[in-house]
Amino acid sequence: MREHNKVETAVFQKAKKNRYYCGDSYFYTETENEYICALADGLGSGELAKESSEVVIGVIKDNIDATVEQLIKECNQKLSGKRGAVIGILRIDFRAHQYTFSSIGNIGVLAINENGRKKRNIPNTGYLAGYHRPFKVVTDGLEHAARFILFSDGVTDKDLSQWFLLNKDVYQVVQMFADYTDSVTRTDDTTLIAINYQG
Ligand SMILES: [Mn+2]
Repeated sequence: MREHNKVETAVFQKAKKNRYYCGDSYFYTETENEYICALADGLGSGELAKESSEVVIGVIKDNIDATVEQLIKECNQKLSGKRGAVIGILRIDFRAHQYTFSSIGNIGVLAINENGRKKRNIPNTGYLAGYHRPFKVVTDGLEHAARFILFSDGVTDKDLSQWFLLNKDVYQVVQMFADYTDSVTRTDDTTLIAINYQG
């Protein structure tokens, strides 16, 4: 196994109150030249929601060399006739010093630069369910250090304003989010993925 260690990832995930299944699914991997992270949330709740989010994560796993645009199109096709899902995909291209992000529905991303300035991408409206619709893909340059927070719609604006999200240690971000969230009643499945790139 070759070691790749440009990106550190830490994940917090919790199913909504009194639910066994969490409808959110995620996947991330790093290769020699790139990093990809995807987060999906199946519509509705329970097993059917989980199935849809796992279908789209399966598409990402099987096609990690595809562009964000291709991945979203492929996910959309695979969901034809199934419960819909929302998805967010972040790809970091080490050689081009760029990141690309797109989301359909309520999966958000915060990009945080070296100085701690946060930039929140606006998701495309709607969800994937087999119908074609246009969507935007955001591409931006990478600094030598950049952090990202990828989150499902269980994460609120108040959660996103917490100071500890700016911590450079992704494991501490997730630990502090876990401590903080103990006191908050969650009405939706909650996934927060903290990502740290050191180029
Ligand atoms: Mn949700």
